Amino acid sequence: MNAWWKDRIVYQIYPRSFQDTAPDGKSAPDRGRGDGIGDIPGIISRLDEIKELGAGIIWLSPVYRSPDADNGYDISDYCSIDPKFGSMADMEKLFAEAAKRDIRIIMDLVINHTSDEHEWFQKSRNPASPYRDYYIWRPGKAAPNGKKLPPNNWTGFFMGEVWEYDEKSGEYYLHLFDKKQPDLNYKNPKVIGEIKKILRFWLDKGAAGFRCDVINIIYKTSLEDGKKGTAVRGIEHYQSQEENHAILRELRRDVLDHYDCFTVGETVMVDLDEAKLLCGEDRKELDMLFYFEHLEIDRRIARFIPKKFRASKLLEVLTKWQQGLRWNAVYIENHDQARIVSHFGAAKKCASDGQPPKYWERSAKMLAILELTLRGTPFIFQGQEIGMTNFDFKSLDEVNDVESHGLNALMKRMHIPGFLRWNWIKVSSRDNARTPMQWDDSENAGFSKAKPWLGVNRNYRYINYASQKGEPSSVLNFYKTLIALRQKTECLKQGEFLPLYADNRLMFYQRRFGDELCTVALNFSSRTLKLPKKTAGFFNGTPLISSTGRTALEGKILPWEGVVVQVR
Ligand code: TEU
Repeated sequence: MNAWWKDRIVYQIYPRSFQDTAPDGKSAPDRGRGDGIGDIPGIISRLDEIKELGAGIIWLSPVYRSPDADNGYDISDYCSIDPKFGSMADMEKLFAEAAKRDIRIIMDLVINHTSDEHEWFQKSRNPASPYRDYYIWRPGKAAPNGKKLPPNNWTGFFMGEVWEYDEKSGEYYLHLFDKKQPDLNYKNPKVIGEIKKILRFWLDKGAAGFRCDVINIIYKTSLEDGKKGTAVRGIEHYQSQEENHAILRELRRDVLDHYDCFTVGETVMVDLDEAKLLCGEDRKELDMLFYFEHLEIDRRIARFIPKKFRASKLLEVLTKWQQGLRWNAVYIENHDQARIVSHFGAAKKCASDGQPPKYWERSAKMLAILELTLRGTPFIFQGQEIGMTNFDFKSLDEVNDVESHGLNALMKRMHIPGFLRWNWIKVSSRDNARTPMQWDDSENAGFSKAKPWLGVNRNYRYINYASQKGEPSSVLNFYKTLIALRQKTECLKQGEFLPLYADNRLMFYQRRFGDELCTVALNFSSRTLKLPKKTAGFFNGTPLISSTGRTALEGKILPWEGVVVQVR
């Protein structure tokens, strides 16, 4: 039917939280085993689990050398593996072992910025160096009182400054994220040349493509002051610039098109018009992209402040994207987002001993139905398949995420009271998704024998892979069944998306492919609800799967029920 990457399920691994392995006594001591940080041998040891789930592609969050100001999204060497994750030999083995299981691997391409510890940046600090132009250096402005001011008024993605003064070179450099993540200068063709080398390096090693970090903001057209009142001030000077599009086409023409690979772009603040340009078939820029709008329907200011959830809003946003793009990258979790059962689902809170609330399991299955009945390539984030929940942090000391600390500092400057700051951080912290994978009920959830780099969620005795593996009605086995169902049902994979009905709690849609027609019904509430009369006709058929196990609807939908009915 389709390109191979339209026909497979992607599993995202956040390596530092996936699986740490015990030292084997043979490996060099710096191979990162048994240190409380996941590693590549750990990933290899879990490939069978990924295969059994039904995934055919792995997206690997960064494993490159990095000082970890932003957990690997600050890269100091694109062509080497950080010793905490293992060695290049381990990585080559991972490619080979995955290939044996017909699993392909895509790498995380983080090229808006490097680490400040990257050799290019270190050299760039010398104004006379040929590397000076790899980054964006500018003299500051002088205030009337003679004080030095940054070159413009932009604000950053981590809620702080975007200009850092460097004593050594007497100028400021631009960093849209942390100060340890200086932005590359894409007006310099040499930088683009370097990126091409990096792409070829990984494609030649066996990578099947790239997830491209913040790929629509890499080209800065001008450094003029930004409009006041925008959340990220200055963004109009660098979001989706014409030259940004041109660079993507150039990378594709000169490198990517010569390999059997695909790209999925992470595109910041993207809207549908921009997305159509980035993913237009005739334009050859990206194959798919991640947008954010569906996860922000119950949030204010991107994803920081909660507001009421409405299923009708969710359906509206999904319809726009499902119908607006030829092919979607479908996701409801990743390493930057809250866990979906704690966000759209019924597990907002667990008991103090970690026991999940009543409808935790059923809502996890209902949300699985949501993701796996949308048109596009589904991306499942590690732990999602067992219904992992948000982290039960007790204080800011337990939070590692650089963004959460930035947010806290900003809110403090705005005199927002402590309890509100803490509530919003708990909801929005990216660490919610980053706690160690809960493999079993042994110490540290079977993730590591050593103290994990980030706390293990207290609920690991209730929610873990091992206990779900043998339990036919578990979330894990539901995911397996549902994935298998999707893979053999063309209508669910590639059928067109037709919205049917939604209110605050209910959402119905259909998928249609040739003669096949399926109806999906989802209840985002703890109430039993009647099927609205006018929708009754949509459910004449055989339920294929349901989060409650029911096989007939009888005019009602149970709390947190999700169901797929084959109409024809
Ligand atoms: O994220 C880009 C991004 O803009 C947001 O997701 C941001 O981190 C935040 O969530 C906005 O509210 C990507 C990576 O996925 C993220 O982990 C990195 O920190 C970031 O780029 C910088 O490389």
